[in-house]
Amino acid sequence: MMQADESKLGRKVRQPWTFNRLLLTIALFELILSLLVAGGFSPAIFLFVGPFLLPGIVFTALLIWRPNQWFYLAAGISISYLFFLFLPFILGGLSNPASPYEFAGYTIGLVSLFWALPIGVIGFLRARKGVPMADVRSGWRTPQGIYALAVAFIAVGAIITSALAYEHASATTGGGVDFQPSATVTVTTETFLFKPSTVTVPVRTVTAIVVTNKDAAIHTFTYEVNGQTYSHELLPGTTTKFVVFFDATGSIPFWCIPHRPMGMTGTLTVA
Ligand SMILES: [Cu+2]
Repeated sequence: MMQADESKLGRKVRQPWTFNRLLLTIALFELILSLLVAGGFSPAIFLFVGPFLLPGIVFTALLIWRPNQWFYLAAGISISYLFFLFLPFILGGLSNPASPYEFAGYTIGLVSLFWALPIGVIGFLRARKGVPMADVRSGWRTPQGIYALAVAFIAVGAIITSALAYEHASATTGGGVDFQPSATVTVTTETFLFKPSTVTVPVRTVTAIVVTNKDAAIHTFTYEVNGQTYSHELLPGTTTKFVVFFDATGSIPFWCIPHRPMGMTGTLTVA
């Protein structure tokens, strides 16, 4: 009789929030924020990454509902796996960001990764052994809390430094080469795709490539010729014009740096 009453009561009393649960929940929001920022605040990015986000959302919701040992582990892994999947590309983007948004977005994403994985694993190990975990208030003063804050401070510092560097670079006047193009080709970027994806450029002809970005996100028109990379930033809702000259026929692949893994690629056919 007593036991039955107790278990009934136990189901109604909510377990207090542990520090690890709080950090994992924040890490999920950091992940969503990082994608929003990296994509230039275009909701279209979620069309592509939405399905990848689902496991993180589901397991974090389960962890909020009930702090089971497996939910700690699953939340930690499902929040961070997206970044392991795209890690080589993210490191490339961080070393040569197409925009300060992209750099800030990836940096926030790395905070999410560096929080979620170790904290999910520690939560799993502690819950399994029945070791009591720090509560939300005292957690910030534990080694875990200091680690989490240190990661966040380093990231904020990196974002500020990058924004200042970008500001400085934008203020510097660059040189230029003036040519009168004798041919023009037009390309549109729309819904994270190049339209058309195959563009024909006449050989040995000074040609203007005019790219209109209809998305609310930042794209790039990037290609490589003879080991040299050329990249043009396409700001949201703007038209960018640049002039090319190719002295040999062939196919030159081009791509958008942030969205290449989503298949935002095309081919310049020099004929
Ligand atoms: Cu793009």
